[in-house]
Amino acid sequence: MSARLEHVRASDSPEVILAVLEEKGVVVVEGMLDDALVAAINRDLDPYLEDAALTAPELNQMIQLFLGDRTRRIGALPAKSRAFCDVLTHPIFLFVCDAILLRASAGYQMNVGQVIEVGPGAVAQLLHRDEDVWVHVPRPAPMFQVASMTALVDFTEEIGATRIVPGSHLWERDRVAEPHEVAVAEMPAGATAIYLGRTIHGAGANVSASTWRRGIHLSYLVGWLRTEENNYLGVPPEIARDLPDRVQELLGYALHDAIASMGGICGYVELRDPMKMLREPAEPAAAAR
Ligand SMILES: O=C(O)CCC(=O)C(=O)O
Ligand SMILES: [Fe+2]
Repeated sequence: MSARLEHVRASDSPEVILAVLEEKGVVVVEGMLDDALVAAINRDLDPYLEDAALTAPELNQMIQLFLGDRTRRIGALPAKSRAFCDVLTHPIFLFVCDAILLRASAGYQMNVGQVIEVGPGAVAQLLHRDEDVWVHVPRPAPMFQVASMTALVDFTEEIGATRIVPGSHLWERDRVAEPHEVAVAEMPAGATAIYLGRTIHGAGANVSASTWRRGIHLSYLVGWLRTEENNYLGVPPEIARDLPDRVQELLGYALHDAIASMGGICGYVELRDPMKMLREPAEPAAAAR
């Protein structure tokens, strides 16, 4: 593997970060999260990861193969970590999502908010494009997904740093990456590889004896497509009501514009706006019948 990824600093101008992302299909932003935020997220997630199963028993074998062996995934992160909510609403993410996703939609939402721990002995994940989840979207299509991997420990090739193919967002769909076109997202904890839904990538193999590779996989999706994670069940109203407004919106509680001038119509409940419903006092427990 000899391809390289372009690294920038979180303090660089967001326009520069966006320009690299659009040109290469991927950009590594160092210092995206400060040490205190990384530590807070790790503290919040430690107990969940200790209890996590290594496989997803209810999903079929093909999907399990894709998710990776010796790999733990925990989703619905806004319900599990307030610190994660600061990642979800990070100004750099919102800047690039505004720029890319609002070209094709009136709004966007969290698609997946997951921690992925690749364990010792895990083999490399199949290289893929995240947007291939939505096989029925006719191609060519506007860019409808922005994705990312944030290191919660230092990412090295040895422990399974994500492998990413710069430039592949512009390739014909059936082109397969040659080994020399694949780069390794080695990066310090707190750095984020932001990539497009169309960029080829996958988790690397973890050949270490005992080090887990812990990272956050967070992606955003235009408002008119079904999300991979079911955010209403993952972060139900009784939890969502205490989260910041922007987080509620990104979880899909905000109405989405079908027609820009209407100010939102998709996603109502009994013709009501779920964001307003979250602001009402919680229902008293139902009286015994
Ligand atoms: O864990 C990683 O490095 C990448 C995971 C990934 O690409 C995915 O699950 O879609
Ligand atoms: Fe992926």
